[in-house]
Amino acid sequence: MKRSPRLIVVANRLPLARFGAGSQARWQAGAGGLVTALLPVVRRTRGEWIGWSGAAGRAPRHEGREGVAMRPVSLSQREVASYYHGFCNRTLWPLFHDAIRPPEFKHENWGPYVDVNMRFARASVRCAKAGDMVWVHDYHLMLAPAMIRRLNPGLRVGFFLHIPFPPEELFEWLPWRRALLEGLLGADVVGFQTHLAAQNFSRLARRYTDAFGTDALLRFGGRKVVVREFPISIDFDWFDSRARGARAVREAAAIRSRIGPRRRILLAVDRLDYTKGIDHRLEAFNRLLERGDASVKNCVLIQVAAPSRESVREYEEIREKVDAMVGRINGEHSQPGRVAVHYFRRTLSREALVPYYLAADVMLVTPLRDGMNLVCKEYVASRPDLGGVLVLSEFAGAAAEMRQAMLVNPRDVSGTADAIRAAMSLPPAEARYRMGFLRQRVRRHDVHEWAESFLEELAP
Ligand code: ADQ
Repeated sequence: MKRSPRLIVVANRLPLARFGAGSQARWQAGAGGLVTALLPVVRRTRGEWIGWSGAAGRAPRHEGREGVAMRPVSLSQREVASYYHGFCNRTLWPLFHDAIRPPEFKHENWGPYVDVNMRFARASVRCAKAGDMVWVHDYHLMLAPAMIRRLNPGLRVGFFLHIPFPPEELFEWLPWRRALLEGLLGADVVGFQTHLAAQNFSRLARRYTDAFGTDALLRFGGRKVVVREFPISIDFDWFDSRARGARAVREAAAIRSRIGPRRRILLAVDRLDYTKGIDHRLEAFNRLLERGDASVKNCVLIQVAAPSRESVREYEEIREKVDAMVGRINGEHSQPGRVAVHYFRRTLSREALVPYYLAADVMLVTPLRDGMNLVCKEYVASRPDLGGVLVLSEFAGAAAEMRQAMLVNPRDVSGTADAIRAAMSLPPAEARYRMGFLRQRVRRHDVHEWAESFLEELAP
């Protein structure tokens, strides 16, 4: 009898998060959509998950957790600095996000990127057998697909990029452009968040490598490479049912009453990253208050920002900038008992986020560039009451699907202020109509559907 293929997931991080401190600390499966969608498939197929634990030094031993075999990959302190903070977060991340911050091009970080990719590739090949599916994730591991294929040509190899894939004029800045493209071409299926990203990749592959063919199907090294968009999504049912629960409804009412009954709540939730447009959004809110289109009597902005990549200089800078802007706006506009911006610089649990989503009259998701953006999908999934209005950046991958949101160009501060004002006064019937549409879209295309459609394409 033919053995059914196992799924080996290869990602920079293991699907574990550390909770608690000191001797109380324990590892638990992360609650993000990716983990929720992929862990059951890995478990069902008796597969494995290969990733880094997040701490420098020798990796913990290979072990089973949550019914899944985990294979930790070690990174030395130096590799964390050169491969992760350096090449991944100071070269690829900014370049792939429209070079919002100048990317650095350091040859001394390239070697470690190659070495670490090889370490992940070897770990994958050690546990995969001919016919198995190896699914590599994200910009940290763009060389791994070709390395895996070289080590074991009998595997089915897939790759999915979670961030945007830049246009030619930016990608060509990379001194290692050909190697990175050939790395990806080692996969049988190369998936992106949007059609545009897939197209950018195919064009570059034809230009800088020996690949030929159409945007959707390339030929390289005598093989076919499928190139397509697979827009990622969220666990709709989890957010929907959580938001229907008595607890979330009670907590949302408590947030509303603390803010004041006649004040509209504008909400933003992001990782504290310069791509998310937090500074532009604050400026738009400030413009709204300055123009007198809104005041602290009738609205408040709640900005929740999760600290991220704090050892990278650009992240320290955006954090300081946001701190200063919140201080300036509050200094100029707050009144006794009425703060203009509530700023929470912390990570909230998914459970704690839902009441905020449920309480928000207007959700502001305005990244300067984003592969997809899951926050906007979490927001609509958390509104079974059909309340609330979504203001969404045209430059989030999600904008391609969520046309019923109020779409804005976040770099246009006045235009964004206009859109926020319009969102605050949208007739309730129209708001409900738009929200109904958005919810239907995310319900139909949830993260489970996303994983299934990728794996269907990858299956031998
Ligand atoms: P991210 O850049 O991390 O992901 P995003 O899609 O917005 O961005 O996902 C963030 C997740 O973190 C969401 O689940 C959100 O709820 C959570 N989060 C954000 N701020 C939080 C806070 N203050 N407290 C708690 N949780 C918070 C990358 C790409 C995206 C792509 C995803 C998935 O950059 O474009 O959508 O991968 O592919």
